[in-house]
Amino acid sequence: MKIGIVCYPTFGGSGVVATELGIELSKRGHEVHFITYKQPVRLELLGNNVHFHEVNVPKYPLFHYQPYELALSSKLVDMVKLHKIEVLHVHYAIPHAYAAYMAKKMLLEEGINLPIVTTLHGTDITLVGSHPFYKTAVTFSINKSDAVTAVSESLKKDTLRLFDIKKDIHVVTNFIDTGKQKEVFSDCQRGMLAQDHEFIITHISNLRKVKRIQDVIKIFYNIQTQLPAKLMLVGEGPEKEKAEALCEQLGITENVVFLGNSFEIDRILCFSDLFLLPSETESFGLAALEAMAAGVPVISSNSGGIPEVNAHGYSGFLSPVGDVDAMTQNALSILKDKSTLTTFKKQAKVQASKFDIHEIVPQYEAIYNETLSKH
Ligand code: GMT
Repeated sequence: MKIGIVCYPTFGGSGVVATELGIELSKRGHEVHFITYKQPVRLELLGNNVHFHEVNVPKYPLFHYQPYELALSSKLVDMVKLHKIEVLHVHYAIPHAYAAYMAKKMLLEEGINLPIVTTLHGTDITLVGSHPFYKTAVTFSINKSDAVTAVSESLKKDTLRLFDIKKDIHVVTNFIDTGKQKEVFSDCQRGMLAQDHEFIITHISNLRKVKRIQDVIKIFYNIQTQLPAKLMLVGEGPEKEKAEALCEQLGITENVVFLGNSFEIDRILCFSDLFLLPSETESFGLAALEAMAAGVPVISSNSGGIPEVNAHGYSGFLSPVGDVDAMTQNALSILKDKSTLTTFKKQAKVQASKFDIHEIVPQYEAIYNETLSKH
């Protein structure tokens, strides 16, 4: 198949999922075309089957807002015609599903019927999409997609609750290449960040309010009063300054490393002992899955789709949002005993294997085939 993929090419989960999906589809013999404003961060290899087409939005001083949807839909039409793309898979409803619908309409005028698959990722529904300013257009473009998928049962429920959706929503969960970690590292070089007796606690996100970074720091503060530990905070975002200030206030700056955005997530996870994800909400929690696949147990909140990913008492523990004390106790119960930590590490990997890329990507292929057969 010739498949077009539209996504946010950044460090966010939706872009990562879209990129990993495209790479895997190309390995399975499909021709994949990424159409976006920048080369996706995890797209390192552009081979015969993977192409990247940049959407350019010239800056024009007359416009207060540069019209990205317009440029994207024009580019989509041009690329579909040039490369004979058969199906378009858009990740994140805003504004991708909307631009895809416009492209579909323009192509229809030329006798080309392009099926659109829209994948909902979470913030496009729960945090942004349901805002009254966007809701009408988001509802419209979801309903006009040929197939709609959501990354968890929880997100499907939220979508049906918040929008008037007439379409079937397929749940296709996020996934992970569980073989990758084995291939990449045999030696984690843990000594670069911590001494042998120190535990390494990790959090990876775009440091937005919804991630509750203050809770991450408070949980770590409590842990390090009982056990020697270091905190790795990976990512950039609007809450970073507040997080730095809190570390200073608690007197733990020497034990907290702000690593910024990283291309070495696998390496960081390789030497981590525990992953913290106390988010206000998460449609899925891809970062937790990546941690588990690397054998890192997860201490998380129980909101949104997280309980579908992190198995309580097996791959880690879940607690109500904001319950820092319970999260601390859960973390200590894993770290305090070496054999418990070893067991949880093993179990985290087993739990992650339920989301193996080779199980999930065929589900998308089946959806593409189904939409094509109806055209
Ligand atoms: O929440 C983020 O940090 C980014 C956001 C995105 O759109 O990339 O993540 C959403 O999509 C991810 C991939 O499907 C999910 O794993 C995240 O849980 C989801 N974030 C939220 O629902 C808050």
